[in-house]
Amino acid sequence: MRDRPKSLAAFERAKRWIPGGVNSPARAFGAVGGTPPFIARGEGAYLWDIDGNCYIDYVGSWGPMILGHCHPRVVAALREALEKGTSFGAPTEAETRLAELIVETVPSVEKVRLVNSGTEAVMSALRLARGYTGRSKIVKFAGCYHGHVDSLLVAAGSSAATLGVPSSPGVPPAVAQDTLVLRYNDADEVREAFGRLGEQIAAVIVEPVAGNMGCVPGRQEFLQTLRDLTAQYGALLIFDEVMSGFRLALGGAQALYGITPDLTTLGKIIGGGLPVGAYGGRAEIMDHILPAGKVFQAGTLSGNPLATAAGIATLEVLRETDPFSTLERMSRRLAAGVRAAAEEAGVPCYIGRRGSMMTIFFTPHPVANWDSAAACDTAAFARFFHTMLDYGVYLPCSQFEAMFLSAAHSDEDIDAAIAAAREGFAEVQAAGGMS
Ligand code: HOZ
Repeated sequence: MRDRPKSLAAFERAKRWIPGGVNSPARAFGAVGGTPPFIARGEGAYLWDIDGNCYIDYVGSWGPMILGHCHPRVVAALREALEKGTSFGAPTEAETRLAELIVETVPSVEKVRLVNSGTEAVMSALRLARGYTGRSKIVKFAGCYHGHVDSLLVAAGSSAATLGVPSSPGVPPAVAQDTLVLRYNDADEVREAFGRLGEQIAAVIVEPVAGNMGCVPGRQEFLQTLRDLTAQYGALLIFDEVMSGFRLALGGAQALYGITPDLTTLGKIIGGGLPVGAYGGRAEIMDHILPAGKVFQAGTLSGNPLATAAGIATLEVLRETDPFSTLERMSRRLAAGVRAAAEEAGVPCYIGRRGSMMTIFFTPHPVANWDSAAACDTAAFARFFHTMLDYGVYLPCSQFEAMFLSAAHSDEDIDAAIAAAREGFAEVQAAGGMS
């Protein structure tokens, strides 16, 4: 492993004052061992740590940085907003502009409320769904992660799965008992659940392309079944597009699949790297939110001027440049190169991918749900991960996360990642291959 003495010292110092030394557990390298590089700056597709190492960044802040770091339009928008004031707690035209961009672009959204994170968006969407339907039960899928909302921190993906607390202490059983956990991509289980409890279900929430058990695309038939059953039983379908929104296509996964959810949660890209979330949907549902309706939800910093400025700039650049076919081409090339490198080394891997979201699963079997993701060889992943890092390729530090490409990545960056992957797979093989 490459030496990073300054990062190591910074991590030790951080641990004195911050639980585990990090402000979100996904960052702490708990699943892969070792200690994280502390980041000094980013530019385009690259990150530099405080030890002076440069990495090609395939994390992109876990999704938001689709334009790369410090995109000139985003930086200019932030500078302009900064000079006018950082928070007013009063309406601004920028909030309306960001809402308008979202409504114009995401097929199912007629009205949208801005909040401060994906977690907040999901929490609020659930309350709205329950307030609107007058029902309590929520259906979620094992391995999907919807932020750290109590009622959804059950069989959750992302760091909850990575660090072995898919159902966290502190979540009251009374809250969790209204959550039904079903198997992702299994339409029969959903039919069976609706047959038993359909009249009590307020909403089904799903990542249409799961990114938090690694990248596992939803099957068309599965997502269509969710749409049909929720409509039949009067429940709401919530697409959690915090990751996939403005990532897989301008209109998100719902545009790709041609399925219209009732509510959509967004985050990440719509804040251009600043803390933002949003939930939106049919006006008739959204108008149940206070002060138009009675479902309470509020936030001092919601629609913050800096966050809206970065979000507007990012969405405008995406609309003008439409980078999605290029992202698809580059991502396909990366997947093909990595697959060939794995085969050469005799390491059987399965690559889950949709557009610019991708995961290299260390298993010979297809991954379609949490059971198959959980069967991966995480020790082999950890060896691969550290070799990639040593060769200057920064990947998510867990088998159960997605890597992201940005419009700033070049073909050379893809070639460099494939070359590093050859070394990574050789290292896995040298350590005895996969178990
Ligand atoms: N998969 C997570 C976000 N959706 C990773 C980031 C985090 O939890 O800090």
